[in-house]
Amino acid sequence: MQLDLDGRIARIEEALANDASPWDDEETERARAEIRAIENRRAIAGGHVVAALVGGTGSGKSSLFNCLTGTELADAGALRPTTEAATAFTWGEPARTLTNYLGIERERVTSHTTELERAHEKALEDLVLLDLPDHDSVKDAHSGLVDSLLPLVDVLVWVVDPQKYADHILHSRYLAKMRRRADAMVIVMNHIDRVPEARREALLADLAGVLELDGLLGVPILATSAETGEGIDELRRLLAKANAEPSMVERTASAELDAVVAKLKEKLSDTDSPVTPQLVNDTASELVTACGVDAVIDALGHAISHPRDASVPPSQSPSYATVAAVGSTWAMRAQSELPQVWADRVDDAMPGVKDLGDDVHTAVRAVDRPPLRDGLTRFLQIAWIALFVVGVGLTIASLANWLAIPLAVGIALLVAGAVAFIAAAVHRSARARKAPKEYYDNVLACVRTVVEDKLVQPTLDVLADHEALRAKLR
Ligand SMILES: Nc1nc2c(ncn2[C@@H]2O[C@H](COP(=O)(O)OP(=O)(O)OP(=O)(O)O)[C@@H](O)[C@H]2O)c(=O)[nH]1
Ligand SMILES: [Mg+2]
Repeated sequence: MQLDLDGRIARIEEALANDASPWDDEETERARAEIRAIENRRAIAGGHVVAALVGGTGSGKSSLFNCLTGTELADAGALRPTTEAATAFTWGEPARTLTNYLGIERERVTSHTTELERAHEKALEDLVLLDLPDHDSVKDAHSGLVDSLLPLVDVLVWVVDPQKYADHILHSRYLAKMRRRADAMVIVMNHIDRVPEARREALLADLAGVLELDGLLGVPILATSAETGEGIDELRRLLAKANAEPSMVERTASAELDAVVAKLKEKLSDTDSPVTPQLVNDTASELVTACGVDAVIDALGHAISHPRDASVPPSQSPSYATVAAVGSTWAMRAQSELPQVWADRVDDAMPGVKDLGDDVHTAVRAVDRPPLRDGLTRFLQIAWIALFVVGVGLTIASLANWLAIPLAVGIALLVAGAVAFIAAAVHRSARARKAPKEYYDNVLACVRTVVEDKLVQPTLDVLADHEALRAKLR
């Protein structure tokens, strides 16, 4: 099993090559060099999970190797030490790069490339199993092998025999280095067929105690016999389980990539876009205020309810200082969590103060003001005057008996005139509240368009570049 490291590496490289890259040449080069080193290490292991049989001479490493692989490849025998050079076996294609790197002789590298038919073989596909000489021989003859092997190994199968396990475990150079990787280790008590059934439990408990003294807690212990096959299936299952996980090399590479990304992310922000509708609205309304629209609104309200003494001031061109302040508040909020390089880009994308001020004022002036009197106001005004005049005339004519019209007609017209008068006043005051607000909303909408055009869009363009890089490094 592999982590998607190729995909991750490709995305990081795309980010480094991106036109909007915030990293300087030195940072880019360093990241690329680190990625190259990671790739080289990965190429050695080639995605293989690696298991190695280690332990003292005669413990049965080679015999277990032959049992597990179903071959007679490893030299097993009664003469001590038997195995003088490491042997490798792969279920599937041979892992040449890996075995070359470990210095394993070509003729000692074998694989099983025919169809892996049996279920347990399929589960071991691509696993590399190594049979090593006993640890003292390794130390003398190939001292580099252990050091090269340990960072690559996923499962260290430590083979002990019932006689000498304490010595072998306690004085091992492997164990000192592997202590922090107890999860990658399994202890195999081989030759279990030689131990009477009744003694086995005590023997394994004693082994567990020795391991505990050595600080190896929670390491699985298996009892096996290469002679009778006891425990071999369980050992195979354990190897298959490790084979189903990403290899140590892949996990290490993944952690190393995390470190490369973490360094690159110092020039990216973790927080989401600070440009919110609220910020856009606040900025637009500050600019509207800067154009003196508040005074226009107040005057409009008064003029609509008192059209006779109406005087509504014009909007003003906003002052340079105010527009500059609004612009820099915008930039400051938009940049709040951004690293400097991005904050500078937002600054560069901002319009000139005069440019922004002129556009805002043009937008304000383009909005039509509401008329002081609308159609209904005029109609009601004419209606109440006409009804009053005619009503007064008819009432007088009726009282003076100039016309044969009932008095009630004149009075009804006077009442209708009064109703029209009151309706005109109510309508005026309702308009005095509503029309300036509508005007303000229209002005605000037009200024918001300018803000979106001049401030929001350029900022979002910068943030989109930032987000694109962030997505690649996720
Ligand atoms: N009875 C019994 N004999 C075993 C068992 N495993 C290995 N042997 C025998 O023990 C002897 C040593 O086995 P090897 O497999 O060569 O041991 P090794 O750990 O590879 O030894 P070196 O290569 O010297 O490090 C051989 O004669 C094996 O047949 C076992 O589980 N039970
Ligand atoms: Mg051997």
